[in-house]
Amino acid sequence: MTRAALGLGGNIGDPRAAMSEALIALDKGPRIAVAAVSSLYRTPPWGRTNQPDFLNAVALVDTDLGARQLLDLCLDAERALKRVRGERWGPRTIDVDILTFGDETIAEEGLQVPHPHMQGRAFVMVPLAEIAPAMIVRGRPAGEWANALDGSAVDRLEEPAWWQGRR
Ligand code: PH2
Ligand code: MG
Ligand code: MG
Repeated sequence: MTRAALGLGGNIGDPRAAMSEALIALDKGPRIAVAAVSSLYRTPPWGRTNQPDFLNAVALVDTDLGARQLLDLCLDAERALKRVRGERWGPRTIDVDILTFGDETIAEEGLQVPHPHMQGRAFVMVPLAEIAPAMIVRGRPAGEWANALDGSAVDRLEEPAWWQGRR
């Protein structure tokens, strides 16, 4: 069994619903169980700034799948939600990224784990630190990475409705 962290985000349509539906879809299968979900956060767009704010969250999942199989299911979930892929770092309905996969380091086409830039992005590290502050990311606990970043523009909203009560 491997514990993985997934980063979820979106900034067009109803990202709140899309993120919940993606996690519900992943949780339904017999080989992935959602173990924790962070609050939702409203975050300023990173990379390309002239687009709407994002909603972001992080989930922990336990799985007996390999990282590549998990990635394929994440991409299936995106497709099921009719993700429209535009330009790099541009607006999207739903994005589900593997952030960490146990303590594995993977450098393959389309699958870089830990996510190459996660430790520098408050929209990833603040929600991750909420649910897994002790998770080691590139040699340092997630909570320390989060504290070292400027999280002032990352606004904590509510817990996702479907997850409330399951913590
Ligand atoms: N995702 C991107 C590009 N920029 N900015 C925020 N705030 N949140 C994201 O999830 C995000 C982004 C590409 O995946
Ligand atoms: Mg992404
Ligand atoms: Mg992605």
